[in-house]
Amino acid sequence: MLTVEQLFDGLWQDYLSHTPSAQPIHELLGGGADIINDHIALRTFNIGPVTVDALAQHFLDLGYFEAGQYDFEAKKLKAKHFQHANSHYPKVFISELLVEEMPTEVQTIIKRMVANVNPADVSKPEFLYSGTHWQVSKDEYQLLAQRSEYAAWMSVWGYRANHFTVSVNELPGFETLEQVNQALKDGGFTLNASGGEIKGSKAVLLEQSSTMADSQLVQLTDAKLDIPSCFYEFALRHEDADGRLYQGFVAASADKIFESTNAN
Ligand code: OOG
Ligand code: NI
Repeated sequence: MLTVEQLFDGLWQDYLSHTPSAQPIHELLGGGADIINDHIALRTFNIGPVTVDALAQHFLDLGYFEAGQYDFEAKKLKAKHFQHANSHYPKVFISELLVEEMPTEVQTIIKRMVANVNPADVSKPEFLYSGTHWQVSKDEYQLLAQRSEYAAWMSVWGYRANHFTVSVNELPGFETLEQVNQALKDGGFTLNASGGEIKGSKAVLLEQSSTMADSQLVQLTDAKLDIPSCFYEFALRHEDADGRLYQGFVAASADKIFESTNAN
């Protein structure tokens, strides 16, 4: 069993290798100092052996508890978030595609992909940054992309953190998310503008922004394609009426954050 620190270090190293902009952004905002992460996110399918609950078990084993559920009807997704009594440990947002709500040809591809996962591997913590356990062709990738950007992303990137999230509350030198966004744009990074550069507001106790995912050349079974990989997110949390910093997510905002990995 890995410690929380070891697990997040494994996720971070894997994330860096697919997100060339992550280290430069880390340096731009943190000036080389440590940055506290608000959360990371993982994606999966709602079929065995890779359901949200199967992935979440690794975090439950480390003392995390379930603390929120979210529905994304249009995207055919559900999600849960997990947090730890040690508030310095990042929260974990895990979503799953509702496979039975996809067109039959999409279901066929996904079921073949998941059938290739060795169930015994899922219970190893390293599974969480093991990438794909299958390969798809260019036609399959494009078919998935037409029906679900999320399914297409999963077919190429699989099990890994699709983003890390800077806790702006704990980021020295920045008071507002606008200031963070301006520094990113001045540094030449592209923000996700879906629903506006800032998703959420002080009124819903959470403001979020994100970069558009980096792009990497990926070898599919029969072609090489440039495909969006992973992105960086920035979160500023606000206090509720009782003076407690809100720890949940906001579905309407999350719906737009998912689009950070869309091909454009
Ligand atoms: C997760 C999108 C939602 C948030 O902070 O609301 C999210 C994803 O892209 O997998 O990260
Ligand atoms: Ni996020």
